[in-house]
Amino acid sequence: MSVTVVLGAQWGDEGKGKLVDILAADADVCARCAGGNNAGHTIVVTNAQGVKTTYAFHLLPSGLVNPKCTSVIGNGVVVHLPSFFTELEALEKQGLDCTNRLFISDRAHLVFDFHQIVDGLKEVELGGSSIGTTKKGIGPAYSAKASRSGLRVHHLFDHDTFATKFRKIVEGRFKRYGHFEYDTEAEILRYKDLAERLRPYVIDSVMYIHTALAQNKKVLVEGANALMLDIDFGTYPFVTSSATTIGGVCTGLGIPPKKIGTTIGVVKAYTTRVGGGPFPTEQLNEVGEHLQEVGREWGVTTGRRRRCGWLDLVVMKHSCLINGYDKLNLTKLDILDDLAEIKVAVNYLVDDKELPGFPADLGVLEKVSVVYVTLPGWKSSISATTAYADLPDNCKKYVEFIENFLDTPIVWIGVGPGRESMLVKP
Ligand code: 2SA
Ligand code: GDP
Ligand code: MG
Repeated sequence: MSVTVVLGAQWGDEGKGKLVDILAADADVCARCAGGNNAGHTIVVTNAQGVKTTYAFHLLPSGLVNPKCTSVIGNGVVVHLPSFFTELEALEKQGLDCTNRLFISDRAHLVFDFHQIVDGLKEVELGGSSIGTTKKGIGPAYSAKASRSGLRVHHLFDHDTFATKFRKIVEGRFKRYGHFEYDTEAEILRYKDLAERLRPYVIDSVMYIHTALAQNKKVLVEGANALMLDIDFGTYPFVTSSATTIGGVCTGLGIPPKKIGTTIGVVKAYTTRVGGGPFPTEQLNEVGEHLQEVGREWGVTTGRRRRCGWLDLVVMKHSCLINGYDKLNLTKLDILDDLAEIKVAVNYLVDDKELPGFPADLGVLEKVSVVYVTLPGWKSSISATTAYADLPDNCKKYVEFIENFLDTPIVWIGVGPGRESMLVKP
């Protein structure tokens, strides 16, 4: 079957962009199905002359680095148009020609600047229990979608109706949050221009993808954010506002489940999280600092320092159950090179009793004591390794421990940020 899906298995930033870029070499279409420009996917490419280029994708699909791949922003994505054009211009400046190979669904919801302002105001209201959002307006835009007051891409092309609805929505936000600084009429005019600029990119993405599938083309879906940030299955309310799981692929693109051939989970060899919320294996000590520094764990979108801790296989079991990964990509294994011992969480206990699954209630999660298995490190650099067989024995044992515990094959192993630093496990 011709749809391959790449999903983040933890709290995001596992290295999805890198795998998508590698798989895009063999794809005709690369599609985003959820999230917005809160995502940050990094791709590092070294050309034949040895020149290294780093691309940072936020809203646009990472498949764009591959010149033969067409990219689609699906209906499940929320789109801030000024950011769409800024990102596109930055990529074109870096030499990517996106002409006639970037499309956006007419059903995608729009994120406006007032959503971003409201995102910030909501965080202030929450005070000490704020989510730690990217302030890109993601939550307010998905809220508008769910409350059936959102504006979609197709609304841009009936300017008078758009303007009337827009004024009404902004008025509603003023009533709720007080009169924040915002020039509604100037914004309406700006969107008149943006609509014309956007027109050549707009498609009926459902028809586009189904036509591609009928022609036996290969479709690659790029998940954004990750399972533990999913609105249903993540650590609610410390989550994003979209379905970041396999279900979001179907609803965010209009693809039936039976068309999905392979689902790949991307899992970092340790765990990171940006923003607030529970993180049972977090290491607020020199181990966490080591992972943060060696792993260069800073947010691609906001530059925030990412929190770091040990790999959590309880989280991963929850993730495997929900997304049903056929294969895994273990990333950033090289970041563990210098550690003498590596811990892996294998169980959560409450009052000495094992929990049957990942708890919904954060009050329960706060009480868990984490059971770890300690594995020996390999204390040598693996970043130049090109074959799985050449990895140190302890490194292979670490990989195989994870694979056996999750009963899911690890097919790709990341040993560095570059495209070339990806081992394929036989
Ligand atoms: P939002 O903005 O409403 O989606 O935030 C809600 C929660 O989701 C988290 N979130 C993320 N976590 C990891 N990476 C993300 N993308 C950027 C990156 C993050 C950055 O790739 O580095 O630059 O800070 C991302 N986007 C959203 C967020 O931290 C909240 O916990
Ligand atoms: P995404 O959101 O899942 O696409 O991941 P991000 O791009 O936000 O964060 C992953 C970071 O790790 C990026 O800076 C990547 O270049 C980098 N990276 C990805 N895979 C590897 C790897 O195997 N080793 C190392 N050292 N870095 C990696
Ligand atoms: Mg990221």
